[in-house]
Amino acid sequence: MKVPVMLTIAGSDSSGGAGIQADCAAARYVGVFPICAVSCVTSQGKSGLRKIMPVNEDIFIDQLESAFEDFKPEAVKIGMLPTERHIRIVIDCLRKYMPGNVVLDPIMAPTAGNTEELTKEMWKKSSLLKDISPFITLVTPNLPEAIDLLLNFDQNLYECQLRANSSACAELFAVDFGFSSVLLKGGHGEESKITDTLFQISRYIGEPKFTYFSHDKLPTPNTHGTGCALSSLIASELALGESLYSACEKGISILQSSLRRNSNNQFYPQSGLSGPAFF
Ligand code: PXL
Repeated sequence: MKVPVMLTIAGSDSSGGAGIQADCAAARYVGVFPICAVSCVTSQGKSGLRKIMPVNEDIFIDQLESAFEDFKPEAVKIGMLPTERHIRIVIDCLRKYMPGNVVLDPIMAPTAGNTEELTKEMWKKSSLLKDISPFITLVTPNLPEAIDLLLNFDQNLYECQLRANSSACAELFAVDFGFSSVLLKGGHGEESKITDTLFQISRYIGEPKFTYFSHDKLPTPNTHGTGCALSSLIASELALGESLYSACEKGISILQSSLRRNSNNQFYPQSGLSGPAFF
């Protein structure tokens, strides 16, 4: 039996719940074999991110080249990239190897600590999102991230309008930056129902299309790394041959069940850090 392979390009989370560690756990959970290119190493504790060290460019490039040349992954997930140079290296690799099924999680809104401001500012730089978008199958911002990036791109937009209309926000994100599909994640507000909006504009499906995935917001403290897990689950489902719609539906539902199962677990009770999504 051929086991599908997913490449995760992301940072290491020493607390174990997000980044590469979450990506590999999520892929294995659905029967996909994870390989990785580590972009940065972080140390994390009760206050969230403590330190971040970008991985040396030579070894970063070499991890990517060996992954694409020797293992030919069926899908790729892109998470935290610590510098503009690391983003450029990834774009060059995507252009060279043209992998299918690439999911980009543009990490910006820090769930803890403030060092992620590094990456937050990074994606705002000039044309990075526009340069990477042609190679991306699906981009998965949450609503605050999408609003932040859109306002930075177009000062004529109004924050309240974007906040009130997530369909418009998903469509603008696709059109302004050139993405063919956007999964705009809800759930960062106080509301008890979460709606994730999938907008697809690909020329293969004709008319632009909206799909909505609604689910309850679960009362769990253990949410560290949920964004990483979701983008990896979606990439893994694509590696297994699912359509984009079905990969999103399955990814969201698998994450929901695991958050529900995991809601009463205690991981690091001495710290204020929320526990991880656990697979
Ligand atoms: O969840 C965003 C994220 C991504 N990547 C790494 C992280 C985190 C959050 O802590 O540590 C490496």
